[in-house]
Amino acid sequence: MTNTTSQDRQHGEEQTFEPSAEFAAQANATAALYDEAAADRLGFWAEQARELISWDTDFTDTLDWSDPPFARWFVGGKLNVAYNCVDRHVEAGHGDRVAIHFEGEPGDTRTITYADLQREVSRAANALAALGVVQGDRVAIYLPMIPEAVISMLACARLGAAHSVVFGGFSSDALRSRILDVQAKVVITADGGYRRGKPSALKPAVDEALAGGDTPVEKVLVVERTGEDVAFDAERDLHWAEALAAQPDTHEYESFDSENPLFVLYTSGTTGKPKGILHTSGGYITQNAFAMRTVFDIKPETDVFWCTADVGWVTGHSYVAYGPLAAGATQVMYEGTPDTPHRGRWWEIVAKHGVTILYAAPTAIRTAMKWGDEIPAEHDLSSLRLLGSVGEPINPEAWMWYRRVIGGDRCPIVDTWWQTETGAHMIAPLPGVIATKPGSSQRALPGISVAVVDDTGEPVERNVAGYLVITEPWPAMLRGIYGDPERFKDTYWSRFENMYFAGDGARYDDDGDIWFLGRVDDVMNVSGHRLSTAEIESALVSHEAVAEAAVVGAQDETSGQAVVAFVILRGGEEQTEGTVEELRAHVGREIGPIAKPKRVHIVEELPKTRSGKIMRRLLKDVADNRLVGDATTLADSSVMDVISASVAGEK
Ligand code: 6R9
Repeated sequence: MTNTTSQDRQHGEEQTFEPSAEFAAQANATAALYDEAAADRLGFWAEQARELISWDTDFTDTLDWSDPPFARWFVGGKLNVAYNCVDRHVEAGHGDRVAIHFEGEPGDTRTITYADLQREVSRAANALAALGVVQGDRVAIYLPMIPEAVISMLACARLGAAHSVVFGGFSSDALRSRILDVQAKVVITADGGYRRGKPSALKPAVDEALAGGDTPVEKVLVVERTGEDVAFDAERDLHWAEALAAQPDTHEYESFDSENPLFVLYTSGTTGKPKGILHTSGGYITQNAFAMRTVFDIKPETDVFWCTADVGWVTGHSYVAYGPLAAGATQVMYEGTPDTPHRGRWWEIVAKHGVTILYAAPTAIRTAMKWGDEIPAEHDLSSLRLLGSVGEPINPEAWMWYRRVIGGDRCPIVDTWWQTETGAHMIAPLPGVIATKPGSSQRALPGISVAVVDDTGEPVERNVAGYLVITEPWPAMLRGIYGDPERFKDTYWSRFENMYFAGDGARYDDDGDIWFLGRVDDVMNVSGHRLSTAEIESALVSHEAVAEAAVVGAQDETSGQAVVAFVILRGGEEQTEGTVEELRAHVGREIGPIAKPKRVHIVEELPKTRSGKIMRRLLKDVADNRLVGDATTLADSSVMDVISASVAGEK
């Protein structure tokens, strides 16, 4: 198995950081949580569900696992997720508390209290209901990072309709395939958003995705954000502001079954077709409320929480939309990039709002580290008290920098391992309880059962690389792949018996702490975003000039991995000066700019086994500038010499 990161992760391993007495004294989490959960796991989760969530009808059973891997949590319970995220805080007298401090990239701001949010979500729910959206329907959301994204998600939840948020950086093709797969009735979009100092249009991609009128989409709600001219279909399109203004700002909610679908979020798998990960209501919101309380140590009265992820990814679902609001917290939402208009933008925002808890990806931390200590030093970061990391393994060097320069050596760091599929944090140190360790996510949270196993499913010894598995069902677990139960079983439950296969390599260290070693499948992790090699390969071969393509994730100092493509042109196609750029642009159009290969190598042949499988491992060696490994299983072992020579010649 490949193990790309363990070497630079060895040093610093001995070092741990005890929580300060001050932090420990006020921490929400206690060591007793581990014991309680170990003694009675289901009883523990039932208690969390009843304590953290308001149910309109109490549940009768905590878990139904009679038909694995299809779980039902909090059976018989009824609730409304939007009520839990908004109304109950207003009812408890916190209507004036700020829910969202919005910072637009151009510098515009909005302050939205819980009472404001209740009115906006109610209007949006009424507007969607007027368009015929009912429980069980699907609504696609294709928006920039603006409050309307969260409002739309909550409005769907309020009606019992499932949303499917498509990241604004995805192309019209990607949007279209998701709309078709999930059979969306309504799309919510915007004219555009601001990105790197300029308006960046979104609506044209929706028009393209829906052109031909062969999708189930009946209506498109368009938020005005940039004010740029966009085409408007009088039959199909409505202005968000007008549609909401026409509705009352109150809405009587219904309660839905604990297993009512909440959302479908697409993520890259090992094959070309993205998987629609299905999440439901009661278990998802319970585990996220629990994570807010224990992992983020949230104190809703005083904290200012900021998760920098886009709502197009699961981190934005759980820790922008649902988690912080279920907790009744105040959060910051920022539209743009960290370096617009200057490289201190994030730190300026932290200082301005007195952010106390910051949650970001290692790639952003490494980038800030590269830009230099002087930039954060210009801003007052003393409000910070807890830092989080998510999306990929964080190397100890970046961890130490984060702790020292951003956290002033006083903030615990929670390195949270989880996935779109797990719905909520799974492995992370509990702050105030566990001494943190640079580079390690350490241990499973209370109530979560994981193991690192070998090929046969047996737990590995310490310091031996294996596969991370989850050995017991958990409340926020995915309930399936939308419309494809067989693929759900195959992908996650067939590798090992009765265990969920996460697709990550891991090992235990001498203390029994878990270290992640990256993906063990053909999924790449670029800047914390999951991309599939197969999906990019199929985008490349859809170009008329391409005969064959192989894609690998090469090591990259900043983004963790970078997409590197090896392409064989069709007979008769000559490589010209523009070929590489054209192929990169083509992938951008097919999938989205984030999937564009950093490098494209035009080659004569690809390394294949006798059974015709491309040996990506060898291409990865070339991409990483390493000595090419064992090529003896190749049908033609001279192929690698030719490829290495031609890649070297390009440099
Ligand atoms: C939340 C999210 C999931 C994959 C996962 C793993 C990697 C995420 C990590 C981490 C090491 C961490 N990953 N967090 N690896 N340490 N703290 O990122 O979801 O986009 O579905 O990606 O990301 O490889 O399997 P998602």
